[in-house]
Amino acid sequence: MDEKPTILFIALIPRDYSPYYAKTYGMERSFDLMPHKYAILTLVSWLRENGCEGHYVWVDEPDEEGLGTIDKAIELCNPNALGFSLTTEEIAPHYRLIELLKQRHPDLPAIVGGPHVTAEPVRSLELFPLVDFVAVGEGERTLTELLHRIAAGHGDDELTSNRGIGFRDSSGKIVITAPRQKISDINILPDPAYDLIAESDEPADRRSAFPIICSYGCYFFCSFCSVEHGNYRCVAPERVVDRIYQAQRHYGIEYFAIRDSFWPPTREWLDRFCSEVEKRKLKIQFHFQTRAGTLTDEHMKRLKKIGAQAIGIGVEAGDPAILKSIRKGITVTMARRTVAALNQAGIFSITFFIFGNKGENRGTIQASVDLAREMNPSMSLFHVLSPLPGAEAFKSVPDDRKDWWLNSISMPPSICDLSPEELGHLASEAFLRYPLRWAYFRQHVVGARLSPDFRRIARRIFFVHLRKYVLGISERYGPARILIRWVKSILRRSGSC
Ligand code: B12
Ligand code: SF4
Repeated sequence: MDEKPTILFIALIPRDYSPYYAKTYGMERSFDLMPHKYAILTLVSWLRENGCEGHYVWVDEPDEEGLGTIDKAIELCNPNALGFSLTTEEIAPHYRLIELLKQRHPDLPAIVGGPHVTAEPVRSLELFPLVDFVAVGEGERTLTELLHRIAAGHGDDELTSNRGIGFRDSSGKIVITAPRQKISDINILPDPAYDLIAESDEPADRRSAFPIICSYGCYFFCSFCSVEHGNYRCVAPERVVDRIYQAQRHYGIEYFAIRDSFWPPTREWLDRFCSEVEKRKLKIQFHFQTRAGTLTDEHMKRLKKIGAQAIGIGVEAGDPAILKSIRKGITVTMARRTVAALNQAGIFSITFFIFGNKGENRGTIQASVDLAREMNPSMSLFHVLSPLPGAEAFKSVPDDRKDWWLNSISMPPSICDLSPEELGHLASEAFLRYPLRWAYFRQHVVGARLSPDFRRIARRIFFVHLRKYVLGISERYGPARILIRWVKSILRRSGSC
């Protein structure tokens, strides 16, 4: 039996997970590793280096089968605590799991960390009485110390000196301890415990998108975002390339999903990264999200050469005043130049827009739609703002609606003059109609710049949206529906459909 203070991380992960776009547009990539939390991998590797032990089990449902799997893992590793790494969206379903686990293992404390409880530690302990501890901010040192204290049976006084946590003391009062100082150089962190999610002795799914994170925090202050602002740190590029190399060697991975909020950290960092990949002659493919204005045309070409497949850019708004008010730190011109350079380099480009920031109206939303069409990326996504805890936008949510996310994050409250329904309708219309243009067809579907694989995806996007659009019209106009059915039946009879 393991004598070291031990935590068992638990997560609810849908079986055969595949994101909407992968299913809809027939992407051959496997996204099975995508829902796993990088936080768990990095926390466990730190614990292992610091006298503790960490294990991880995930199930798709908190049903008897799922609970049985967790019981078995508990029996095997005999943990001192159960750990959960949660975003706002995940907290309600995971709390139902915690309730069930507490019935079976009442003595095991539940520790929850991640962006939600970091933003709302007190409210989280109020709303979720079966959560014993919340971790506020970075967890490496906080969790190591806490696990040692739990294993040693420390009481209120000792727990109060554990920085970076929230808990209920023996009288039931909520205590939030002093903040934990950030790790100033994240190069001291050991490589993530990838062995928790990938098996080196089994043939790996070569199509898996393998998660890589190169940075903590962010030095920008966008009002809609709940990331940790103003505390940006990154891992040295050579170290990141080494992780990629190790993942290839141990798990046979060829595709990497760089999941930083934005990447690369700087142009100089990127130069070093590219040189290292070139020096080691690595054959990789990867995608990432960048900020408009970071990459030069030369960088795009170099990135394409070393394997960049798709690059996303958060443009967020087409109206310069909105862009300024959300403090995105980019201009419409920067976005235009970046997308033009990506299209020129033949990299699959994706832009992201948010509808419903403060001050938005139909006119500003139309400006976003127009900008997306004018820039003409390979794909454009339009989301409705979710004012989540931790973001400045959350302050604009009325007090009596602050817990709106408890029910579902699919219908967030609006903080502009348009209703949630209007915003939802405008976003889905913009998304549906985006590729249905001659300029899109010419550039991405039949143009020669994208690789054949990505041209196939663009073709799929075009035809899937066209089909949905026509079916939408047919639903609105009965005669058209009859006409479509008639054409379909003829095609079916002639064997071509
Ligand atoms: C990669 C990523 C994704 C990926 C992968 C998600 C995943 N499974 O990890 C994808 C693309 C799938 C994704 C999806 C979404 N994401 Co996301 N995502 C991120 C991103 C960019 C990086 C996360 C990460 O790995 N960070 C690095 C790790 C090390 O940091 P960390 O998670 O904060 O963990 C540290 C501490 O929080 C703490 N900690 C964490 N867990 C625990 C647990 C314990 C027990 C302890 C003690 C400590 C602890 O210690 C860790 C190490 O110091 C973050 C932004 C960011 N830079 O963090 C957004 C972020 C987490 N995502 C966010 C959102 C909103 C979403 C979506 C809802 C977006 C959408 N509209 O669909 C979905 C929901 C997904 C879900 N089911 O939760 C928000 C969450 C805000 C909130 N209040 O919860 C963030 C912060 C971004 C933002 N713009 O605001 N996301
Ligand atoms: S949206 Fe991106 S750039 Fe802006 S604060 Fe969030 S992570 Fe940073």
